[in-house]
Amino acid sequence: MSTPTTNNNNIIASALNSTLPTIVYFRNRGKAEISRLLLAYFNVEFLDARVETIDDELRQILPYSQLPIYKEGEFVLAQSSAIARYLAEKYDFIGKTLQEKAIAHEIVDAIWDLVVPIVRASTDADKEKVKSLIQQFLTNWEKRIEKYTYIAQGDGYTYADLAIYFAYDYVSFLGYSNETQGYPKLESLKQHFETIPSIKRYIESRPVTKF
Ligand SMILES: N[C@@H](CCC(=O)N[C@@H](CS)C(=O)NCC(=O)O)C(=O)O
Repeated sequence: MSTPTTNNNNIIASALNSTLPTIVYFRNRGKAEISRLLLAYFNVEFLDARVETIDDELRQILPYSQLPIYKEGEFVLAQSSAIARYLAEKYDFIGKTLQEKAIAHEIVDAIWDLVVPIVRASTDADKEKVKSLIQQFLTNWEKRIEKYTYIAQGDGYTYADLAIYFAYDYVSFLGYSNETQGYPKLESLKQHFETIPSIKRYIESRPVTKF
């Protein structure tokens, strides 16, 4: 992975001129992290362009005026879930059957119904509501893994397993580590991905961020 460390304009210029696959996003995990993890998992050398703000030149290539985008030469793709799906399909990590793929997409989409309220929770009342949401989602995923081994119910890992690992770890990282206790299947999934050398390298080298 290559991370430009200069100022915002230089980071944007590197991203716009990059010959490597490039993810452009802000300086946090957020909606880019599943795709960053996917590229790391497949050992793809990519430019991890973390910008502070969107300038006019960058905005011109954004299909919806928002980040993340994934760029591969002239090809520019927006929408975090579409990017993750594209990478999963490209690197054959999407599942085999139509139904397995559909369940994988369902799960990856569902992650944001958990993560967005966590990020937005500001009052104590919000935070209490979020705790029960966490329990509801983690219990659901734990039971699915217990029953099917692989979260998309096929015979092997898919990008949905990697995404669930991301979500489980992110919940804890966002300040709810107590609420992630007691889910042994999710914990083993985390151990599984975090001991894969390419993921381990990515995690060790990614910038330290607040969220
Ligand atoms: N549905 C989009 C949402 C993207 C989105 O909300 N991006 C935010 C950051 S998480 C953004 O670019 N905000 C800056 C802006 O709107 O100017 C996706 O999943 O990629």
